[in-house]
Amino acid sequence: MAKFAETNSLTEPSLSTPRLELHNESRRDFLINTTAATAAVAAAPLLTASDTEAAARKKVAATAASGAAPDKLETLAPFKSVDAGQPITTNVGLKIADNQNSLKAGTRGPILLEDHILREKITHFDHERIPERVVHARGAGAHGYFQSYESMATLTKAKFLQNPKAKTPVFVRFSTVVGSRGAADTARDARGFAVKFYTEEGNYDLVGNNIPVFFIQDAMKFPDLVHAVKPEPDREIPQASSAHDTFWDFISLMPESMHMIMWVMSDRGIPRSFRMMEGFGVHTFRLINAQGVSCFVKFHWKPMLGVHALAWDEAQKLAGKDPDFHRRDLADAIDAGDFPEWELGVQIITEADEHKFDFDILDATKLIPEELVPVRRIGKMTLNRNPDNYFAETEQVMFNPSHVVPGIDFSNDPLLQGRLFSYLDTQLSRLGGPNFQEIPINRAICPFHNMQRDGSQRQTIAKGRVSYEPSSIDVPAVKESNAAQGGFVTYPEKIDGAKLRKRSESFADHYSQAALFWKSQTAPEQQHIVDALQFELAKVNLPAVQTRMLSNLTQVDRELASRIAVALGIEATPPAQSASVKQMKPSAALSMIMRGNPKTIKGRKIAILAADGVDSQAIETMNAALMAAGANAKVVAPHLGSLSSSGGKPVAVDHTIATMSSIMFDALFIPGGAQSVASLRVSGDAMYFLLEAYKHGKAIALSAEATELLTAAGLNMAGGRDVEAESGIVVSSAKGDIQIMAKSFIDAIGQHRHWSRAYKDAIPA
Ligand code: HDE
Repeated sequence: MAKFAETNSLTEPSLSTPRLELHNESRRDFLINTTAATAAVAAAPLLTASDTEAAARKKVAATAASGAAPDKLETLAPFKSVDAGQPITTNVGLKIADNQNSLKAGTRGPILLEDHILREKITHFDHERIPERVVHARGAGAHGYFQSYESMATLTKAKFLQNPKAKTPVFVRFSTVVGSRGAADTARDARGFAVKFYTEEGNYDLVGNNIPVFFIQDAMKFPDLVHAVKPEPDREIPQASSAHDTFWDFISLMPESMHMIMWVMSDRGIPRSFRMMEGFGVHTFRLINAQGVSCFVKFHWKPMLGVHALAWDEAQKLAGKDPDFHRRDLADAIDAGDFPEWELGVQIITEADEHKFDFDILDATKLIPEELVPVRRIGKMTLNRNPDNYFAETEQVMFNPSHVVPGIDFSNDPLLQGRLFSYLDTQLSRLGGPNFQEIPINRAICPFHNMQRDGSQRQTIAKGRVSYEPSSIDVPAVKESNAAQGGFVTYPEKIDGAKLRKRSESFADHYSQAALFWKSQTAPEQQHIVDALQFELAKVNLPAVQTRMLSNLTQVDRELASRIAVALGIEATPPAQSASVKQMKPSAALSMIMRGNPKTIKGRKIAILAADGVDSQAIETMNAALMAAGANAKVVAPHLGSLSSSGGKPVAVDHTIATMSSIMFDALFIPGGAQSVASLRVSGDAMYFLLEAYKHGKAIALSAEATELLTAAGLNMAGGRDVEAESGIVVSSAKGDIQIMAKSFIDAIGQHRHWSRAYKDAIPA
């Protein structure tokens, strides 16, 4: 494959040859010269060895100071290749005359061993796969940048948090934890939220989740947890699901997992979109300023679109109808210019306050309630470009919590400490050796030098005789940097303790925060937790495990446990909650409904269900209003092409009803037009669309002429209720007031879901 073919073809030896001769430093300098990278490739004035590392560092700093991002994408440019229209060649550039037929002894004879072209093609193909990640195998990535709101110098010397003008390039990978690489996006699971900041001081990776706590307290239990939740080893089922015996067996024996269980069983486990999830660093980290003063910190990502979820019924159906739902949503939003944004938040705890909480801040099964320590928003991340190549970028990117920069350091959280080992280690088998940091997506944008050498697939051509330090041949062989020169100096925390394998007493309370989470949810959110636990535990075939889970749940909340017991057909009276469970004040920040989401409908997908004879004016008016509010409306109809309209103006169709269902949209509008309404009325798919949207609590708007569909669907008859009065259903009373209806509709979509619909459970959708 042509290496630099995007901008200069391999057939131009004058450009390609010298590039291969770039030595170590000049190549890195070339990569760093980001603002000029594209021009440099086009004009090929190759940077020379005299362009020193210091100069390169200056360039990055100057670019950052000017506010222009040292664009990681441009540093990737020299590695990009476009095959389209190029002569097909072997891997070493031999032009191929026939890409259709192998070399045979006669047209009907056997293939000859001599066929080096066939052998090369098939050999490469045979080795196209690399091992998937042992966890977080399924993911989606995007490029973007981070910009801080103000200088954070009082708290940290991390350079990317100093200058509000500087844009730091980032690459983000979202993931599910349990499913394999081809699993469905919408499984109930925690989501990975891994951010790589390409800073001028090296890569900083904030490798977090969309849930602020974790299942276990000590890294020693991680392989057990993962073995329990992954498909059971005898038959390798179920895929991407925790609803099976081994998971709940393990969990029932690990009460420390109860807090995270509450989160995963809540709607946080089935996000509407990666764009609508919070992110959390989970562990407590340290910040250190230039004076060497340290404080503790918890990191948060707060999505500008609010935090929203799917309904469990939707999540399950999407797993079949669109298993790429989240991946598609992210890529489509970025393509459409709806760039997802998150604010970076910090909770700061001074050294003096470390022991002032009634839990241990080193315990990853605990969060610090935002009411106790508010989240200060310190900057914003914007994702604005899709990767060009899934494998090269999203699959080959590696994250590592050990990747920190001066000003950020680790705490003694025993889960974090284990992670500091695991992430480097796992890449050795996943990416095939120790040189994964040279893969373009993983390369730092600042220079990197050390005496590490060789290994499988080494790219860097290190010049000179000396690969050790100290040396009297090159003096100095390499230079160390002290703290003032930007060297990473570990925070000199005083440690004095006996060597022992023991859990701290301060980690002993497993239920109080699980109870806090439960108590902080609204009634519909609690109902969803109950539904999820009923679903998961009813799939468990071991009564002893179900009973153990009920006793654990009793410690969270007795009523919760009894509601689960009913579904499991277990009649035992739940034991009393232990007196050691602390009764904490509910925290609004823990509820997706109470946390105060912005009412925006930006980036939401609205279905307009229509057929021939539709009222095109209604569609135009509604579409304009939705677009003005930042949403995307799509016409879904029985056929592609265009619809005839009552006003005579044809309406372009985006999707057929056969390929899209209501679960792929956030809201539904059904315009009038007598003929269109009559066709929808006799279409099972159309009526199902309406019923499902109703069941899932979505905003629904109907033109006056279309309201008969509600009656036909049985939606305003059951119980004699008045459907128009129910929340989230907007009906225009006369033909002309679409504009007014659009306002109410947009407001209803902004509330995301309307769970108060009393009869939704009666809908057989
Ligand atoms: Fe991970 N985790 N993890 N993890 N994790 C991995 O590293 C591990 C934990 C998280 O998009 C692996 O490169 C251990 C907590 C994310 O590439 C592996 C422990 C949190 C990703 C690994 C934990 C995470 C991973 C697999 C307990 C939230 C995906 C592939 C001690 C703060 C990153 C890889 C990506 C991936 C180990 C616990 C988040 C095996 C040993 C807690 C987002 O190294």
